[in-house]
Order: sequence, then C-alpha cells, then structure tokens
Amino acid sequence: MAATWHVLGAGSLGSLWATRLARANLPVRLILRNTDRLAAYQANGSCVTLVENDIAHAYPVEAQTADHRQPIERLLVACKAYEAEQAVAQLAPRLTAQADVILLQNGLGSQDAVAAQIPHARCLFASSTEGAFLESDWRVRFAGHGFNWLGDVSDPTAPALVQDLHDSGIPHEWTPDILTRLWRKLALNCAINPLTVLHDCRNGGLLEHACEVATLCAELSDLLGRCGQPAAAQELHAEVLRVIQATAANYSSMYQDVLHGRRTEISYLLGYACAAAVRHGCPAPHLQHLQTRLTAHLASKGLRTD
Ligand code: NAD
Ligand code: KPL
Repeated sequence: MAATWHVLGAGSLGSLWATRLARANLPVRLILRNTDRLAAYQANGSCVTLVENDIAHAYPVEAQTADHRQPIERLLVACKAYEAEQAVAQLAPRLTAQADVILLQNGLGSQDAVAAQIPHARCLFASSTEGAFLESDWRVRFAGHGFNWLGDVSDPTAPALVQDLHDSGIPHEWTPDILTRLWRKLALNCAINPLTVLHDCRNGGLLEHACEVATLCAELSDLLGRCGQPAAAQELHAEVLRVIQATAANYSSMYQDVLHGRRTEISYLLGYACAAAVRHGCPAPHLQHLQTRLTAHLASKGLRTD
C-alpha cells in the first residue's frame, strides 16, 4: 500500500503539492492550524481547488490538525521559513522511525533548525522555482512552472518517495548538491529582492541600478567561496542579470510580501548571508548596509525585521 503523505500548511505550495499528489490517487492528508480552520475546510467540502491554465479542478483531500494520532511516514513542510520550527515541533512525536520530511522553505537556516529537532527522521531539503498563490482559501493558482531540487546533506541515496513525485507529475530531480542549489537561490534572492523593495520597482527596474547589483554580486560571490560553496558563485552576476531580464515585469516575492503587509523571510535570506559573512570573517560592507536599510524600511512599515 502506498505511504500516506502529510502536507503541513494549506498555503500556496502546500495546496499545489497536495492537489497534484491527490490527482495521482496517492493518499494525502492536509495538516491545518487548528480546529477552526479544520471546520472551515470541512464546510468547504474538504476539497482543494487547483487552477492550472485557467482550468479549475477540485480535489478531495482529507484534513486533520497536528494533534491527530495517525503516525507520519512522509511529511511535506510547506510553511514559511519562520514558521517551520514551531510547526514541526508539534508533529515530532508522530513521525515514525523511517519518516521522510521534505523541507520546502526558501533561504537557509530553518532547515538545520528543524533537522536538529527531529534527529530520528530523514530531512530532505528542497529548492523550488515553481510559483503559486492562493486566490482564496482552499483555492490555489499554479502561476509559474518551475522545478524542484531535492537532496539530503548527509545521504546521497534517493528516497522511495521520488517515485510518488514522478507519478504526480511534480517536476523534480534528486541532487547530491542541494546546499549548492539553496545557496545559489539565496544569493539570487539577496541580489534582487531587497533592492526591489528599497527602490520600489519590478525586477526589471533594477537595470537602472546596475552598479549596485554588480557590487552585491561581487560580495556574494566572495562569501559563497568562503562558505565552501564555490560552485554556487559561478557566473553569479551573469545569472542575476539573466533573471532580472527574464522576470523584468514581475514583482519579487519580498516586494509582494511588503506590499501586502506580510512578514518577510529576511532572516533566512539577507540576514543569513550577513551572519555567515561575520562568522567567516568575510568583508561584506554593501550586504551589511543593504540589511540595515532593509530592516529600517520594514520597521518604518510596521513589519517584523526578524
Ligand atoms: P504560504 O504562506 O502561502 O503557506 C504557508 C501555510 O502554512 C499557511 O497556510 C499557514 O497558515 C500554514 N502554517 C504555518 N504554520 C502552520 C502550522 N503550525 N500548522 C499548520 N499550518 C501552518 O507560503 P508559501 O507561499 O506556500 O511558501 C512556503 C515556502 O515556500 C516559503 O519558504 C516560500 O518562500 C517558499 N516558496 C514559495 C513559492 C510560491 O510561489 N508560493 C515559490 C518558491 C518557494
Ligand atoms: O525567486 C525570486 C523571488 O522573487 O523570490 C526571483 C524571481 C528569483 C527574484 O529574486
């Protein structure tokens, strides 16, 4: 019998994954925050709607709260980086000795914190370039096709669950270099996202701030080298420019978070990079200054700076 997937968080990516797993007839359970959310979900018919290419389809998916007693063999942690530690702590007693836990968080820092809490489980780190957003509760729009890289920093053997991803049409690759992928994405996010917030522009608007982008890329490349991630630094500036051009009309995820008054993942992106620079004694004055400016900007908007 197929192992059951538990998906923690019925947000954008959690809903995107849960619907695709359910579409492939795999057993899926959503883990919702509390009994109020569970009741609201059940009142909606216990279905999640996926809108793909403007076509909406509702998939029945059972849901539960964290205090349910069903053992968990496969867990997808699909919450924000700053929510992951607390969310997984609630589920730790339910994880079986062979449990696989996929950590879908952007940036770095939260994965290690979660893994330290559940040494009995196998933590798989993921880096996703797929795009999705909730149009309303329990209704997700698949906004940008992308890819998912998965890996385990301490074991290069692919787990059995990759077959389920294949069967569900979730684009993925198992990689022994997941940290390189995560660092590379973190560097791209550090070079682009904070500047779009501070200059109040779309990604393409950064073409008018080419010197600032180039300086940040140079510091990030040095930092990646010092952190033992030289592969993540290769041609970083050229890729940042390519991403800025390819996504010129888009607003970065951090820009959208700030616009909607949501907490950002700053501590796991620029904050993590700046802390790593200090730890490694790597001079990064422009990154540190960017962090100071961004923190002040968030505070001026009444947003959390951690
Ligand atoms: P989201 O805010 O849409 O969804 C997170 C969900 O988790 C929310 O519904 C929240 O209520 C729920 N949650 C949090 N704590 C919980 C708990 N203890 N119990 C139950 N539910 C809980 O976030 P998202 O956009 O899906 O992003 C998840 C991660 O993926 C982030 O790190 C983000 O940066 C990354 N990411 C997102 C996208 C995207 O397109 N949305 C793309 C790439 C990467
Ligand atoms: O991932 C991104 C984001 O907006 O978070 C890109 C498009 C790469 C910009 O940094």
